[in-house]
Amino acid sequence: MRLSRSFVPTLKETPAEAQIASHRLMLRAGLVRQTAAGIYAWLPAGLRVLQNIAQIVREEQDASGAQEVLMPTIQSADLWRQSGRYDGYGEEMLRLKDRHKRDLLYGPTNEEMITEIFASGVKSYREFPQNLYHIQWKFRDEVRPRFGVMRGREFLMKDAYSFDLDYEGAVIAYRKMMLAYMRTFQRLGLKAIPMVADTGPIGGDLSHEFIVLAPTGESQVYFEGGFEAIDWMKADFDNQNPADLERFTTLMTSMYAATDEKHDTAKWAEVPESNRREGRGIEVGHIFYFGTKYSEPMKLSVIGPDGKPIIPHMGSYGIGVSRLAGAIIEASHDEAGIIWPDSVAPWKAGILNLKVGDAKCDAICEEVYKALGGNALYDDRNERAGGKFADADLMGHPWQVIVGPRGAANGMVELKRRATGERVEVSVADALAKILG
Ligand code: 5CA
Repeated sequence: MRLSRSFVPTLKETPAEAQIASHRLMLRAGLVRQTAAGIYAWLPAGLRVLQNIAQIVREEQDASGAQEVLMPTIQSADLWRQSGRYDGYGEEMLRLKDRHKRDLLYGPTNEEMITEIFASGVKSYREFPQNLYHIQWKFRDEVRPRFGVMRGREFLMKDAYSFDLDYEGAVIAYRKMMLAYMRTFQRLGLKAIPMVADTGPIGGDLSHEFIVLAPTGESQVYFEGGFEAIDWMKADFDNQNPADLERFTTLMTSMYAATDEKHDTAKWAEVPESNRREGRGIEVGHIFYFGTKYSEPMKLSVIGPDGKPIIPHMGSYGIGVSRLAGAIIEASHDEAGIIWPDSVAPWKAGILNLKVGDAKCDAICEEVYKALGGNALYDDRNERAGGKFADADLMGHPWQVIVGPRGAANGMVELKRRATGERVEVSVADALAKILG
């Protein structure tokens, strides 16, 4: 994209309403705009980030064997009356009425709906196990929406729902999902640590939160350094092999990790001091096993091999897709702005033309822009260099291709790596090879 013709409304001033770095930077870099309390519009650069995050989440869900669906945002209250959650959910639920005075709601989550859909289609115990997920907007009328997209009222969530014939099957589904989460968060450039959690209104008796460290996180967390050392893309755990999943679980449970609600000071004292890590954490995912809590009231059952009915065991698995955009910035920024991990950056590179109108500068910029295609944001505005440097740092492109008249005369550009600040003078071909390599 050419910046001169793009809607990327950056701000020089720090918006007064933003209390934390990610909120400030998302507004300043022109990623989102608030349209009502806790409700955000995603602008071109922000939407690219959101889509990149969603795509990584999707790829890892698919790799774990889950199938993508898309359920509606609006749900019938009757569904929730059936599970018994309609009254209990309280004021967080946005309740609506249609023209026939029927009670509807804007979904805060989809356990009821998926259970009904699955029950209406599944015919035999032979079809198990299954896991269905979608990436869809949710609404929760939070008392105190704050920190921008981090605690919104409308937010994008990936929610997956597993169906198994028994507890043992459900545990395998749960472990598979946990492994998929470790890979997902690593691909997003994050170190997320699973911690035993309370189940809250989703219910059930086995639950983990996935926590990313950031000073502005909402809970205090304690964990062992070993979690940070594991490279999940290289770790040899086959998600189709129950023995591997068992080994994976043993590894995860061998290390201490807890939020302040579940913190056990006696156990913590047993962790060698050099291994102890603590700080504030942001919850980016939450998984639950809840047995037959929904399948039973929603009348999901199949006839088993012995002719007896089986009530399937379920779990649900959430990732805060829109929250992640904020969490990634919390974990990766500096004074000057955002430092996007390559995998989620709206553009891999910014091209900075320091002298628009200079034939050599223009020609080189056009050449780089053409070669990078959709991967680049070309700053072709007729502005001074200082403003372009500041905006590129603010927007956080992993690479900056800086094209000034002196270098351009010799066919050279400067290539800056945002994360390290390192700048090198290279040929156009070398710059392209680095960015695309
Ligand atoms: N049905 C279950 C799992 S699918 C569920 O709703 N779990 S949850 O309540 O824990 O939400 C899942 C994830 O959504 C959270 O881990 C968090 O990352 C994100 N999330 C929850 N509330 C908000 C909010 N108000 N704003 C942004 N993200 C949120």
